[in-house]
Amino acid sequence: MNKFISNFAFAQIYFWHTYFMTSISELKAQLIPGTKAVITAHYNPDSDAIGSTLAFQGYLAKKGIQATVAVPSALSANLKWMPGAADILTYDELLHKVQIDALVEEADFIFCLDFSGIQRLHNMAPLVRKSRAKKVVIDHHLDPEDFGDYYYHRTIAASTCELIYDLILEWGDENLLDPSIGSCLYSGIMTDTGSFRHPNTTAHVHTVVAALIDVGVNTNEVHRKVFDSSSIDRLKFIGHVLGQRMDYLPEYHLAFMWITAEDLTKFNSQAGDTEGIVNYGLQITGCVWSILMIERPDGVKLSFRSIEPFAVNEFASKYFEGGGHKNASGGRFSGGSLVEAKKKLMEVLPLYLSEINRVKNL
Ligand SMILES: [Mn+2]
Repeated sequence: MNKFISNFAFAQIYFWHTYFMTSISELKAQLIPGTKAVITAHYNPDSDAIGSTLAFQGYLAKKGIQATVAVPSALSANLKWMPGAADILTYDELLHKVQIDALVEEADFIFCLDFSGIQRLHNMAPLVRKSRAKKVVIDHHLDPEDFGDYYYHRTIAASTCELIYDLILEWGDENLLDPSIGSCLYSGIMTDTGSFRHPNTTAHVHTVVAALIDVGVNTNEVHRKVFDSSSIDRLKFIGHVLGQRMDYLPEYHLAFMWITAEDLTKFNSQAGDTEGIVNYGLQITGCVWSILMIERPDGVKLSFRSIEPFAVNEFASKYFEGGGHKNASGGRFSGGSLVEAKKKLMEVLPLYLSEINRVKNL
């Protein structure tokens, strides 16, 4: 039986791999100088989203294709060092919106990086959906939706930046890698693997990083730019959350944190300032998962993290309109206030007790 399953799984992987390979190699021939391309990524773009889009833009430029990076919302301050970041257009700025509308209208290709569902483009989704341009999805999230013409998709990849590297190699363009492209790629690989500590850190990840160092990437410098670039407000904000907004529920092996709208105002919170806070919970001995709730103007947003083998994406999709990776997911609560979201969490936790204990006892 096991053998059958593994053969079946292998056949499936082989089929998808072959299918995507053909599809993506066909694409290469169409990317000729003068091609009009827009590169986009998900709402609230993180280091992998910005790193992969800018690296791909740099790569296309070397092939004679001037692509524009256009994302739904602003990038955080710690990503603005990346080469090309200053020219990124954001759809929630009125002046940029006009430009993006025109560029998407004219585009031959729209490259959709680091998201598998078109709704992750938020306000930009209708524009991309109706566009006549060919859509190319390059991504590592689960369950890709059927909105693209070409897919380069592997959930085994730890980051989209890793896939961009793989694609450049697959297309025989290794010689086009340089320290600028490499630094962008390294940034996304580093953050999506939690600085090489998450279970998605495969041998291949380290192989890619070794190659990027050989190209001339200064990994220490990239790490400092991304992680050691906080404002004092942000550090005090983290101190406030850890000190006043965190509970540990030992029976559920759960660290639970919440941030109110008032907290965000009081500490002058900027885009990206809440990034990574959820991870602190996992530093507690015995902690299996960590949840962060944030009160935003458009509802309560949730972040989930877990340690292997606890599939926190199942919990997120079952109870909080979310999903994502097995150990790193997001979600939301549209049924009311932060207080009500907390109440819902406390109601559903007992339903999950046996699963938590099962995982804990493995
Ligand atoms: Mn990613």
